Amino acid sequence: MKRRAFLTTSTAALAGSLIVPASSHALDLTQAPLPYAPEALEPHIDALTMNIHFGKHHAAYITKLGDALKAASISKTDAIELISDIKALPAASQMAIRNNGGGHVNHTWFWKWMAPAGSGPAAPEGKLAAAIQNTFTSIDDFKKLFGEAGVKRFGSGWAWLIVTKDGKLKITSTPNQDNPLMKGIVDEADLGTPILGLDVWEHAYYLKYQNKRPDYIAAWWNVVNWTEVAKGYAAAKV
Ligand code: MN3
Repeated sequence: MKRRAFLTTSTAALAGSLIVPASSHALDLTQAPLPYAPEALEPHIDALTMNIHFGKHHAAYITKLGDALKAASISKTDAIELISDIKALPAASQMAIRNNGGGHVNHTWFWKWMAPAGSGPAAPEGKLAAAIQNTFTSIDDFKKLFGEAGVKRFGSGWAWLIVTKDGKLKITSTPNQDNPLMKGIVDEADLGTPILGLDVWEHAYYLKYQNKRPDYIAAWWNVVNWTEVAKGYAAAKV
């Protein structure tokens, strides 16, 4: 029994890794554990912020998403599918599912796009590095432009590095919990597979950085998980 379950899971995981972009994998409505301890990103991201961000904010998005789905009698359990086609949902439930479904998906990715400083490469490598250099001139120019997208986002939202449908890298930004998979919500030209995203909601940095969003962004580069970004890039380019 156990063995059969294992084989089924492995086969599905293998097939998925070959044909589906990493960030487009099905995502259920539960919260996976943080892939590191809440204090592991110190001093760049403090433990209290991580505990509240993961344990309260992300958890609340999941609860409210569940409530919205229940209220609308929607039985779909794949958060990616739900948020990719918001306009296909009942009108009365669209805003709650857009905000809370986006919140769940975005944060699930965000935890994986970070890792303790020094635990992996400090900069992009290989094909990802080459693509960033080709697109943005240099890694530093990319970081400058991406950081500006985060700084300039008025109010709450995200900065993104996406792979567009023609396979190009692009920096974009969305308000609130919108993301680049949301057809009919995000401009057609800004749709794509996110391979890196930065949360610039105040709840992501205010306890340590207060109003200094640029300082948070500068420190955040120390904990970017370039291995995970490279994986997402490779999968999105298939
Ligand atoms: Mn957040």
